[in-house]
Amino acid sequence: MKIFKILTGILVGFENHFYRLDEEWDTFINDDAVYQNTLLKINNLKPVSDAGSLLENQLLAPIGTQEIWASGVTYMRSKAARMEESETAGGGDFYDRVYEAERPELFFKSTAFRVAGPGQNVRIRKDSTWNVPEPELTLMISSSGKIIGYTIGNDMSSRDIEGQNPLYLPQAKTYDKSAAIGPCIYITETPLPVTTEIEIEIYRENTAVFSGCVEIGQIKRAFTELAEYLYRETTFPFGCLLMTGTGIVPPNNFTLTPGDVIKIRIQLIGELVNSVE
Ligand code: DO4
Ligand code: MG
Repeated sequence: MKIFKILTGILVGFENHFYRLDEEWDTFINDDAVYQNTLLKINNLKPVSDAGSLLENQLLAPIGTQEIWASGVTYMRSKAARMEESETAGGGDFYDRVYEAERPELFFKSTAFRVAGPGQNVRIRKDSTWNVPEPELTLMISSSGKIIGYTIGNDMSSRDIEGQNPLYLPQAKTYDKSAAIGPCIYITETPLPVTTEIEIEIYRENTAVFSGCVEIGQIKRAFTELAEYLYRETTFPFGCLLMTGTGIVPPNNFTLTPGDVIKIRIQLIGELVNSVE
């Protein structure tokens, strides 16, 4: 079941049909039984006939009052990339240790205000020279701490800034339009298969300049473990979105430039497309 946030409410995609619900996002999505309750709600509804146009013209990022948090160094590829970019800052040690440590790296990423939705522009910082997208499976977690769904996230990152000093991480990670999420929240009663692939393609003037793929089973930690750590001493009254870390990093000579188009696909969820401003 796919839940789309649209300008005029909520669009539910279920078994090749779309149903429209006139509900408020925060309360609708923050429900441990959202799958079963949505089935009950759409049971008596007629499918809409204009779903294509709603998705084309009204689609928003699937977020309300939720905060977006992110996990880091959860895949071997990310650990290696962090160690390379921070070599002169002593990164060989602290990234190696956090990959193996019991406590994961978790950091605040964004609120809805700074997020790009499907088709909107993400940004690169003007004071940075080395920027990449990070394609990440993103968890929708309810206020009780239950993982209730999944979306696609892009944790835009300034590698030169985070590489200079780990204390600069918030500046490398959080600025206007430094995150993109969408196109929907995929709600399922069973966890995603470990063979689920995250794919990314970056286009420059219609030519692919980078592509990559990783299976979510390559992650070092369980999604429930990341959620449990995040909720230990922090409450999320409307639930929370948690990016789970990147397993794909372009080679060190690659940086994004304005006009690039970033396409991220995750099986079962869909595709998130954003241009770089
Ligand atoms: O420690 C820096 C951030 C790493 C990150 O965002 C990731 O691994 O996805
Ligand atoms: Mg990341």
